[in-house]
Amino acid sequence: MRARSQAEPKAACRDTLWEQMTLSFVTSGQSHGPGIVAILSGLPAGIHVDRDRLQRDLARRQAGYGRSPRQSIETDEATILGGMRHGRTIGGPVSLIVENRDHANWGAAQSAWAVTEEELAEVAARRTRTVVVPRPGHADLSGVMKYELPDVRDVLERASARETSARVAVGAMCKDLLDAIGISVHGHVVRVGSVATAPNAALTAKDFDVLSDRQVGCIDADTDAKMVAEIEQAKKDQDTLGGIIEVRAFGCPPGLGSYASEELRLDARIAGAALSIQAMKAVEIGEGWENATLRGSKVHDELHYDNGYRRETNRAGGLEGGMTNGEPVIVRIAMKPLPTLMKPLKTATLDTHEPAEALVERSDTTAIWAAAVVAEAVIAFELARAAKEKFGGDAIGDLVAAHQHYLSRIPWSPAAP
Ligand code: EPS
Repeated sequence: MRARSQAEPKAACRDTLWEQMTLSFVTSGQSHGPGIVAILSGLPAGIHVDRDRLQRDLARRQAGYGRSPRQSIETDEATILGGMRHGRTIGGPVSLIVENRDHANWGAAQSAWAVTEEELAEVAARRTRTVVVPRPGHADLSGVMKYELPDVRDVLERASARETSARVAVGAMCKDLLDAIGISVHGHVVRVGSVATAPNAALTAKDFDVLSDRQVGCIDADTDAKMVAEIEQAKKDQDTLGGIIEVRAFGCPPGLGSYASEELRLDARIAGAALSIQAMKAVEIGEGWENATLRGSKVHDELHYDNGYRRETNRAGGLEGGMTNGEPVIVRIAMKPLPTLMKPLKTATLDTHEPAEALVERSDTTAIWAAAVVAEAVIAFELARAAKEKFGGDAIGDLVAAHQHYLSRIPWSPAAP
């Protein structure tokens, strides 16, 4: 056996230590497998997990006009497998599973182990057939090439946005950490296809309360109704729709993140997290796109001092130099229309390479409201991760004390929440 070098155990220790110092998570599972699992490491002990909010966030992810009938089969719920006791985190990794109720309808077609032809014949033919018609715009084709898979179903099962159910559960727990230091994160829909709401720089956390009465997740009721009509028309046309979602985080102190490197800049992490959501294609922080067309004198948010530093405007979207600057964080994310069309696009089959029509499956006309809930979750994770790195703490009380000490040291005058 090869002798271990001195460096190996030290490097392993560093990784383990880093895992405890920062937050990290991984998910596992497929859309129609038994469930989606998440393991979230690095949450301090003593965080009260708000069970109602966790459940509410999972339900919000399933709602929204334009979702597929799949959502009437599922009632997502997170079963906690480890890392908590009596409603509080205990310092170890939190593991959870969101079960797929639809799994029961797939039987042998979704078995992890080899199955016989007879077993396969027991389930409906539509569920057993090998998929050889990759969808344009989907992970299908590159996935089968990359992993040398014989069946597009092996790709689409993992590429499905069903995976985001577990990410929403992770995000809900990160919101519990953020609550302890007065940070809240809110997502809404600002565009569906050709229908957009007027930009509103002055939104406060309270303005998001109306969303429980909306069908598509738009704060303005009239625009929400227009979005419903836009989705109805797309559905009639057997087409799909994308849109733009926006997430705002209130209460972030200046200094989360750092100046240089992809690993430390919070704007880079947030943009990466946003694009890690299935079907997202562009990210804007603050007035990023418009600012590129203006002069500096019209772009930068001027500073003044009134019991602490403040800005009257927030065109930077709360992030400067890779760090939060104390203003609300504002992130907009563009979602493409989903690639599963009821009137399929042209493709070529994997076996004969003959021209064909792409896979037609039950799908959403749009999942834009769900995307806003998922974006809230991944941004909550990034903010909690940055807060854990800034304030440390094995116990949430230590983290809160470090946060309070920091606020008493810096000359910052927070905007009203
Ligand atoms: C989803 C479940 C899936 C899709 C959707 C998201 O269910 P099914 O494939 O059984 O209809 O509705 O997946 C996608 C958008 C995608 O791109 O794969 C869910 O629970 O969010």
